[in-house]
Amino acid sequence: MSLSHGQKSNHVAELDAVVIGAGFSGLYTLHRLREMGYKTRVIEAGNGVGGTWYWNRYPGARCDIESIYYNYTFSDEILNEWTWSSRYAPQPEILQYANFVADKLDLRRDIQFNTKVVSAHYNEDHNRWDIETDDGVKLSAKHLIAAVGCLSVSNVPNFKGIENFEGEWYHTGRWPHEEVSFKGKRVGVIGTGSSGIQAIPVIAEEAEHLTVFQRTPQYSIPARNEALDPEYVKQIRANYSEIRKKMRESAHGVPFGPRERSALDDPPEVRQKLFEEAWEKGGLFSLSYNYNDLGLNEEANKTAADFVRSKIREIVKDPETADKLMPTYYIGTKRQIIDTNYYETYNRDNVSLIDIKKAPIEEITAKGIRTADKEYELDAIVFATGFDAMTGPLFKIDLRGRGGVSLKEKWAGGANLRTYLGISTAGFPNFFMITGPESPSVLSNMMVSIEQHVEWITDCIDYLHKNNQASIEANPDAEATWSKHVRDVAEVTLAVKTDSWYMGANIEGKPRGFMAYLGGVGTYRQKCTEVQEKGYEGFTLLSTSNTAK
Ligand code: FAD
Ligand code: N01
Repeated sequence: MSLSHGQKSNHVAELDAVVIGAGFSGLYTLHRLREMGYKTRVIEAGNGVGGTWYWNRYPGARCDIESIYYNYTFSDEILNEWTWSSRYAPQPEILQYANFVADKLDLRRDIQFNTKVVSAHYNEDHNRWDIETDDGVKLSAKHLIAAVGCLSVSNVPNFKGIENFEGEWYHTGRWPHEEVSFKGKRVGVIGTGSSGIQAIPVIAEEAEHLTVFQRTPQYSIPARNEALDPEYVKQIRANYSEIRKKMRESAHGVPFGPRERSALDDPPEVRQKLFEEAWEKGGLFSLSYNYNDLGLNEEANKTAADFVRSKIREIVKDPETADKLMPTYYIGTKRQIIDTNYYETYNRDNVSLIDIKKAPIEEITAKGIRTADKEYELDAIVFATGFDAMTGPLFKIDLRGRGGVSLKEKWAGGANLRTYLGISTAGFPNFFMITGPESPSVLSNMMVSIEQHVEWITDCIDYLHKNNQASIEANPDAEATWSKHVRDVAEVTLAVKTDSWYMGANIEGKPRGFMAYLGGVGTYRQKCTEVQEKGYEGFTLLSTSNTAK
């Protein structure tokens, strides 16, 4: 039985570990710690497991890493018992998978749903974390694990007048559980990131009229989603240990990588042929993995960008609309998007595209959206405006380490992001982040990065316990070296030249800086393993005998 919201008592539950979040990160952490014998509780704001896949129920939502790779790999039993329906499974199926795992491992009895962690303060007298939830429950834990997700705080821009809108409005990342019907309605979608681009073609099929408000045109590549052939699934299953190894050693957490060749080494006709094949094949890496320098060299980048621009012009019939859809940033420096019929949707009579860079949104009115040009009357507005990524969910919690210093203060709201390996940060003993800032996280197949972090963190906790260590804390110099390395790696790429959510540029007032580690999943794993093998090099461990007060 799970603990329900509102079970209050003055009693402070004493735990070995508290995990914040019951997405894929939190679920695996709970399983692993429990298997090791540690008393663990998960606190989850939602009313169910699944995190991202619990909250993002918008039309068209599905994964962009092929489903056969976007799942847990730690258990052969789970791998063999679950079969994905298609190349990119839809959100309800991924949510069903999260529930299947939670049931199989009997996880719910240690998860408290409908509850938010509001504060967590490190108690230096006891070397424990004092944690408080929004229903007033107090917990004390030796270890605090943030499994809060990188993309769990929805960004609803502060448009003037939103409270006056007489229709319904939704954010893709907080979609209602009840069915939303757009039949016969005039719908406006703000935002053309991955969420918008997945939702737009589906909403267009149902709505009477769809108006898309676009700030930045995007490069999108066909997903070419299809049902999975049972024979293919069989083959994958038979080879999964090899696949798992390749994913772990790869750049992005998938069992293949880029060709070791510059785009400028091939003559234009060869490049064109390869890009055409990639377009036909579809998928997240099909185009970019043709060459290894698209993210590094402006001229190389332009070859792929020009190719996608030519495809947009080929697909979109109205030249004026095609012009509006032309992306200009360096391809791949925002999260690559894959779609089903996105550009084709603009050939429909019931779809119009508004360039809000040219005529910005000035106000949400009672009747719709007013831009600098005109007012658009709408019955419903969909905000596909993304997330306050990576630091957002951490800063929502009043997290305080040694000396009562808050994480937000320490990181100067993100302007001075400092972590050691993206897992920990100096001044915050026994605090761990899963897929935290400055780790590969959002640049990878997140399941691979999640498993790696969960295994590293839980092994560390077990090591501390077995070696009578009261705490572990990152050393400021190790942290400074890691953070500098993360920035140095980013600086040589084109990624830092684009305004993206990786850079914090999507949130008004958020400091700019590349928040993830671009060095690759395999290299990163090696570094983490090395640190562990050298007795947690770069950390200070405090023995229990030195902590008696
Ligand atoms: P989440 O799934 O975000 O879970 C975090 C949980 O923590 C949430 O349920 C939240 O409610 C809870 N929480 C946060 N703060 C608190 C608090 N203070 N108190 C209590 N609970 C709290 N990645 C890929 O690799 N491949 C994909 O195809 C892919 N598709 C995606 C599609 C969408 C629409 C989105 C938004 C993201 C996608 N991602 C994808 C990234 C995705 O977030 C990760 O793959 C993965 O699901 C993250 O799992 P998580 O458990 O770390 O975080
Ligand atoms: O969010 P985004 P998302 N006024 O930030 C616009 C994962 N994901 O939810 O580009 C007007 O990418 C903003 O414009 P601009 C994936 O990692 C994966 O789509 O900032 N417009 C942009 O167009 C992804 O990258 C899948 O100029 C405003 C859009 O809103 C991440 O989640 C599916 C605005 C936001 O795009 C986030 O994707 C969904 C404003 N004030 C999500 N503010 C898969 O396919 C923002 N915008 C697996």
